[in-house]
Amino acid sequence: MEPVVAPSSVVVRNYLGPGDERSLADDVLDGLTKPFKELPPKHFYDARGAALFDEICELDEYYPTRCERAILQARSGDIVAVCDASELVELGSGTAEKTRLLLDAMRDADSLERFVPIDVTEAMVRDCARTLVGEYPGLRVHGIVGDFERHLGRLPMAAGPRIVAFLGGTIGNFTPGSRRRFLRKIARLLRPGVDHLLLGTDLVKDPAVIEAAYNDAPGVTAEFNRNVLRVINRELDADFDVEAFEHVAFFDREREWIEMRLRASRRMRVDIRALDLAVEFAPREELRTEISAKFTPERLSGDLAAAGLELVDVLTDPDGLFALSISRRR
Ligand code: AVJ
Repeated sequence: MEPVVAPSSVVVRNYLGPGDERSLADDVLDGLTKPFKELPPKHFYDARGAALFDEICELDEYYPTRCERAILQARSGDIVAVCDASELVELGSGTAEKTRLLLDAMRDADSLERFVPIDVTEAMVRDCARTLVGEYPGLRVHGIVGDFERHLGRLPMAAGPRIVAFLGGTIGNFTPGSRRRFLRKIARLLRPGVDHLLLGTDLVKDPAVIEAAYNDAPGVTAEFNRNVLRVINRELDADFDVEAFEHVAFFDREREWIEMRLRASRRMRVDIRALDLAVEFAPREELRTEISAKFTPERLSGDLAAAGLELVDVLTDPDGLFALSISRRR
């Protein structure tokens, strides 16, 4: 039987090793034994967490996804014209839903050659690779199953001028210092005069608008937040009483970031059997689960400059809520 797609058009490499499940265990051991308990947000995203995040993106209150899509719908052609790229690398590609707008523009400019998605979920990378080669004749996909914080070094040699896209505002999950360090790592991937970074950042605005996006009326974000406890219960044989934790999200006006926390409704002792660890929560004690930084134009250009990048253009939606910036190596 003739294959529908030439087998050589899709390559998927998995760089997640046996040691990688350690990451949750290490993060839980570190984070839950700190004087102010915290967990990194990357552990939200098991299958249920990813589905809840997709639901968040559909909420009236959650503007970032909608705004970023609007910018891409209006400006993908301009972005592709400025970058003149034949290859799109996407960090944290997920379902690559918004990515299609860029791929469309590259196809229309007749420059599209290869898509390089990086995501931790192998099924996601494989499904999206298969779907996209079907949708874009001649497209090659080199998928990387890995953690974009650790596996950037596994990118294939560039096939041509590159756009490295980091969308959704996920850069906001980094604390300021590690944000600049990560941007510097990305910058080192870019060849001066050839490649570009396309970065999505949520913007500083009326705190009420930001806070509403993380305190939606139907409570989807609350479920998403609590999901990290379900992940720990399942993966590390723990006994969190998930419903006994209250969702808290507020905009820290000083630091200009959203903080999400889980607040223990009563005194609790949690056993995390896989770690042989018992964790005590005082009544109303809070566990920080995410920061999501919001950007002023100064913060954006400052962070990029500190990473050795210079802005080429900043595109925003009509309401000025979200920004997509194009930058290049200085
Ligand atoms: C995917 C990290 C961009 O920070 O807005 C959504 C995750 N958290 N609602 C964000 C999230 C709560 C989202 N990012």
